[in-house]
Amino acid sequence: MPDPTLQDNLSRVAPTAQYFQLPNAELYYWPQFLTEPAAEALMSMLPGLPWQQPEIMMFGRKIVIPRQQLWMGDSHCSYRYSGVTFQPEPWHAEIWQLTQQINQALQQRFNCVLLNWYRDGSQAMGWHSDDEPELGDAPQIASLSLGLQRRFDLRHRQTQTQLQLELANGSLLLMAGECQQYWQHRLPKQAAASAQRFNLTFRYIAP
Ligand SMILES: [Mn+2]
Repeated sequence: MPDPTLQDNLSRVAPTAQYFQLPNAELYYWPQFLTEPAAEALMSMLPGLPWQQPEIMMFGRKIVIPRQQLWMGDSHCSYRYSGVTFQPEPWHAEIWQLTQQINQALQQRFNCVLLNWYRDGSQAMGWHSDDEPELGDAPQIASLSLGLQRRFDLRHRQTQTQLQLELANGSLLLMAGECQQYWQHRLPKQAAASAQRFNLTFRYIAP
């Protein structure tokens, strides 16, 4: 059953969304959440942020992640995953404004954002869920895509059912319901993809 509170909160922007009712998850997708000029402007400022390419623990070994990343948000929003704790970079004005815009449109209270920069199709993100305890139960996560359209896969943990989406430049995907508990997602490598993509995922961590 769709979450009526969420649908109510989204009422202003929900009519323009593509809605996917999955077993144990709800997805809302806005193909053009940002206009093309707004997406362009954002993409031209993003490279100036203090990006990092940290080492994380994977299967008991230290590896350098195959993308650049930046964790930004309110000062209490430290975030632990794959054996590393990340302290948030203080808000940059443009990212703060974007977060407020998304909060207003989606009636959310996102207070932190994970930014990822994929230089080309060789850079990717493996199967995972955003189910870290600091995100709470059934977290809602909004994912903004900029640049090259890339494929995004979801897989149900128990049934192995898969869903493939194409995330367009300027699009927004809201993952809701029990998506992070029951589904994993990934950004697969795409050998033919030669252009860059940015992805900003907005989250809420309680103070
Ligand atoms: Mn994720």
